[in-house]
Amino acid sequence: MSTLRTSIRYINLRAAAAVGHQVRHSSQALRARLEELIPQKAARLQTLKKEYGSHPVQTTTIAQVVGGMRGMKAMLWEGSELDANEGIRFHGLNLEECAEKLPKARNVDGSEGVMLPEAMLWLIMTGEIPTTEQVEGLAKDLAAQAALPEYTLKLLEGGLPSSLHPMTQLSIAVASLNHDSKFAQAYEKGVNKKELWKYAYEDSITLLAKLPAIAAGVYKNAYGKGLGARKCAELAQEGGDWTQPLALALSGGEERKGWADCLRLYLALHGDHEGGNVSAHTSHLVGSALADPFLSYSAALNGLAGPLHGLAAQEVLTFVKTMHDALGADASDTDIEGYLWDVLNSGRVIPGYGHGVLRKTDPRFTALAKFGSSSPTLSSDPLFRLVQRLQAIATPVLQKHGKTANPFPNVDSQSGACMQHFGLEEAPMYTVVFGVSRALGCLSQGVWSRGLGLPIERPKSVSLRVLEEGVKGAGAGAGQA
Ligand code: AMX
Repeated sequence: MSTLRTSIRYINLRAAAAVGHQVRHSSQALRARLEELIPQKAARLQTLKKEYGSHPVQTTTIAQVVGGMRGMKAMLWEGSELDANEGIRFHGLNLEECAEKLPKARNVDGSEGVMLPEAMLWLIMTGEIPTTEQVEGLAKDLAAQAALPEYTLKLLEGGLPSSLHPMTQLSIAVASLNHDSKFAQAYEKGVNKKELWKYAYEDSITLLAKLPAIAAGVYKNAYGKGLGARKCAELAQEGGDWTQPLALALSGGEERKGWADCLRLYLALHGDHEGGNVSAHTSHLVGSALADPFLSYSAALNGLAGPLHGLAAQEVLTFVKTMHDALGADASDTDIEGYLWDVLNSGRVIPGYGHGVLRKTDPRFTALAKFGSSSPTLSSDPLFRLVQRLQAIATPVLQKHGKTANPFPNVDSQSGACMQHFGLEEAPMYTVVFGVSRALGCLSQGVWSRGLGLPIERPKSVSLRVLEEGVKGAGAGAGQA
């Protein structure tokens, strides 16, 4: 692999420390912007609630009650919206617009890299495109807090068994940070409820800052590979963007051309996917009980670890590799089709296909495929090529199968093939990287939920008997009319 160094144009943190108060000023810009935006939106919410609180949004059907609440509009979140056909939009911007407008990494050879995930965080939190200076300030703030406390390091340096699934390790390490939660301390001191969002913000920035080192620590603890948590945090404190230290820590310090950009793109793309997906909804639910951001996000990670949600990327790579090994490099389309039917006929799903909301190819899949196709090495990787090829075969098979509402590929179809190409071959780590990314949206949602004073979630469950009686009533009523 080439060793062309990718880095960004941020000033070195140590040099910046010489102008201490300026650094503090710039890094607090996001919080300051939220301080302006939150009261405005809270006032709009109050008016809406007061004047139209009893206005119906939609009728809930029995199919929704017994069908995983599909399409039920029951949460408030503005960071991103998912359209079944267009895919994700972040405050109205689709992925192509985000890629064009958000500040980007810059390679040392002068070429422009991809959008920065910390710029995506700014967009999700504020609905605004940050300037390069604002993103630099935010990245410095994150870097300054990258180091992990000793109690978390102990977990990731032999405290947890290496055989424990990396997602369980990630979740435990994140939960452990609750030890020093500013939010929990503020609540205990009786801080005014209206001020709680500021502490949620502080904890959220702390967690985002530490997530790359935690992921690097999980990798080292689980596989004995990479630079580990301490070194990852040290690299962050030397300056640079949020992703670069993680890219280096996962590659064992080797600077692999295209890897940092691949990771940046992945982290930006997976940052948020509306409020109702399992991880986002879980962190929202747990946070609504005023559990601090560390506990809320740790809970979200346990949901992300499910095979129908975040674990799918791990499953896809295993699936594609097994298929590649079983059929050989020269497999024909008919061989692949037969393999897919065997999977379906044995009652299993084709991982990386289908979605709870989307009804077209996931634009995040397309963005990663475009990135891969423009990379001379990735585009010729056998597994990457197989994933590309699979699209044309799996979609008609699933259509013929006739069950799947969305027979098109989702993002998990693509991501593992990209990451293995750059040397991250341990598939369980893909969900960990997903977990680093999804924090952007989940934590932003938590800050806003506290800022808007949203209450504890408490939907109503109903028994089968109640549903059956309701139907009888409707039938009898209709008959009498
Ligand atoms: N292969 C085979 N069958 C599938 C399928 C697939 N990829 N996707 C859905 N189906 C089946 C379902 O199992 C269901 O069968 P059933 O009626 O016998 O229970 C039927 O099609 C209808 O399901 P659906 O309405 O299309 O999907 P859903 O909203 O219930 O579930 C999802 C969505 C993603 C869980 C499902 O498509 C799936 O299991 N996909 C494979 C796993 C995957 O790629 N997950 C990643 C999702 C993205 C993410 O969160 N990271």
